[in-house]
This record gives sequence, C-alpha cells and structure tokens, in this order.
Amino acid sequence: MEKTWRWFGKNDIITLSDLRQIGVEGIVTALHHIPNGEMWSLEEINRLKKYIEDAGLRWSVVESLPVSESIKYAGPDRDRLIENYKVSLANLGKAGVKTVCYNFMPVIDWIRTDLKHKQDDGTYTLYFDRVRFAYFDIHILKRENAEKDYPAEILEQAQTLATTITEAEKEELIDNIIVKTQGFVNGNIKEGDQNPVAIFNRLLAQYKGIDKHTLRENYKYFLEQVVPVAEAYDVNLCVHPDDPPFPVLGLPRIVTSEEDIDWFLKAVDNPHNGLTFCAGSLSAGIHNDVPALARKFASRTHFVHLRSTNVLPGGNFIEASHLGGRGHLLELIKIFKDYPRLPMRVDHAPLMLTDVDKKYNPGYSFLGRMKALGEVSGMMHAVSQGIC
Ligand code: DNO
Repeated sequence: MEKTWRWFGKNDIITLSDLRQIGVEGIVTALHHIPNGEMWSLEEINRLKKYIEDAGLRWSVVESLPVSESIKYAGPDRDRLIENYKVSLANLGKAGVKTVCYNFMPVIDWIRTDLKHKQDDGTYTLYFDRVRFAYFDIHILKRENAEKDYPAEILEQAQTLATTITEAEKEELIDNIIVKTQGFVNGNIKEGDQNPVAIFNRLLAQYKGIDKHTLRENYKYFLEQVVPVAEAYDVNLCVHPDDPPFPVLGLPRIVTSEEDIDWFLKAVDNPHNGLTFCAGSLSAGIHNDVPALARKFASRTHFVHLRSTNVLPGGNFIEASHLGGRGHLLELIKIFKDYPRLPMRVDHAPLMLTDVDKKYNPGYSFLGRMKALGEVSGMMHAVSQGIC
C-alpha cells in the first residue's frame, strides 16, 4: 500500500514538508474552498496538484468530492448537480488524480458525541456515547418518535442526563455532534453558523418518507450516471462506509455491512465503482467481521483507512489503538499487501502531548497520527519481509 496522509490544504498547520519528513508518500485532499455541488475546474485542480508535486509528493486521493444532499434525497435539482459531479470527475481524470472518495450518508458525515474523551494514559480520543446521543436526539432535536429508537435503560439514563446537564455542556454536545465534526469535511454545517440545531432539523426533514429502499434507488441513479464517466477517465470511485454503521436519527443508512457492500458493487458492476475500506467505521458495527470483509472486497477496494475501534457495552464505541481493537489492522495489511499502489491513510489517532491545545480538526492532530503511521509502517514492513 502507498502511505498517504489527509492534508487540509494550504491553510493546514501541518505542511507538506513536515509530511515528507515522516515518510508520507501521497496526499489525500480536496478543493475544500469550493462549495458542495459546484464544479471543480481543471485549472483549480492543476493548481493544487502542482503545489503538492512541487513539495515532492503526489496527490493520490480526493477525499471527498462531496455528493450534495439533493442527489441523495432526489431533489428537483439533482440532475444538474450530477452533471456538475461528472464534470469534476472528468477534470480530475484529465489532471491525473485517479482515486475519488465520497460518501452517500444522508445529512451527517460522521458522528461522535465526545471529541476529547480522556483516556487512562492521559491522551484524549473520540467517543460515541449512546446515552448522550439519545439525549441529543430526544431532548435537543426533539425528533418525533425518537424515543422508539432506544431501549428503556438508555431512555432512562438520557432522562437523568436531562436533569443534570448544564447549558454549557448542552452547547458542547451540539457543537460536537453537528458542527465541529462536519465543517472541515465540507459537511452541511460550519463553525459560526447561527442556530445549527434548526439547520440540522431542516436537513433531517428533507428525508421524511425516504427509507433504505428509496435511498438505494437514489444511489443507483447516481452511480449509473457517474460510473461511466469514471470509467472513461480511468478514475476509481470509492464510497466511504457510514460512520457509525448502524441506524441513527431515523435516517436510512447506505454502506454499513457486507450485504450493503455487495448491493452497491452489483448495482453498477464495474471496477471503477469501488469501496473505501474504512476499517474504523466498519469495526464500530458489532455485526461486521472486518478482516472477512477485507478478504471478500479487496479487489474492489480503491482506498484504505487504517484505524480501529472497540465496541463497548450499551452501544458505545471508542477509537482503539492502531495495534488493537476490532479493526485487526495487521490482518488487513496482510490482505492488502498484494496491492502495492493501493493508497492507505491513518486517522482518528489520540490527541496527545503538545498537540492538546492546538487547533486541529477532530481526529486529525499531528503527533497521534504520526505515531499511528509509525505503527502501521512497522506492521507493513514486517509483513513485506514475511516476518508475520
Ligand atoms: C472522518 C472521515 C469522513 C470521510 C468522509 C468521506 O474522519 O473519515 O469525514 O472523509 O465521509 O466522504
């Protein structure tokens, strides 16, 4: 696999020359300044590509070329937005940026309730707490019938939380779930947006009546149009699994399990229609056997996210060390070793040492990711030498 790193563009406090020093070979990035749904011009793509190449690196993967909400819920302007998507894809192909990651999750790109969960060793990590999430859903969003989605013991604890939570804690929870995790990934809500809860509720309302079957139809409609363009320009599309891979907020989910992956690969059975094998997202679903999925879908995998989680009692989950957890990264490295050009990156590593007070995007601090890349590089080396 090729060692890549998610870099957020010229404003990222981590520079490309920093990345060369720690053994990064390829860059994962996007034209973050272009609003969702607008076309990526060849000129803009080439400008960033040259900047990356001038630093001695290559632009290996686009993460992400965002799919507008209206494509997912089949709004009236979806055909125009799909046309724009096709032009961006073609331009990326022309420029020689050949791997494009995206997701098809309605409304929310990834979900954590806690972005600074203290661990015993003094580092901090990302965390998903079902009680806090249920509290957010029932008491903050006030989503109709939300109570029906949680078991009695979770409802009870969420009710207790409602009587003790402070205003500041409430604000932090909102900020964690729908603002801080979303803005930097070209999500629907950015820092500074007024009344994020109202925006979020409006977005959720657009999915009223859209069940999994309809979401699949809308996804197939999108794939049928974009995959031929990807094929024509030799671009590999790779969808990111849903994070977390289980139902949330009454929304339909699209890539959560073996059955879902089988479905979308067959929906448009073309090698340019592939998967981002995010071991972290998949491992947070207790139903997923991550190495078995990797074995089954390796040939249609175009990009790998090496990270891991542990699923805890009560439906909570936590990011695990890159050496442990349900992701079984060593196993995955053995499976993917036969694909030397396959880009791989780490993420969601612990926040530690002098990084703690710096303004990194959640899950993307420097030292934790550098440590994780070191661990993964060690495993890759041992595997390539036949030591394990
Ligand atoms: C979070 C990321 C996701 C991912 C997108 C891909 O850390 O893994 O935001 O980039 O879902 O479209």
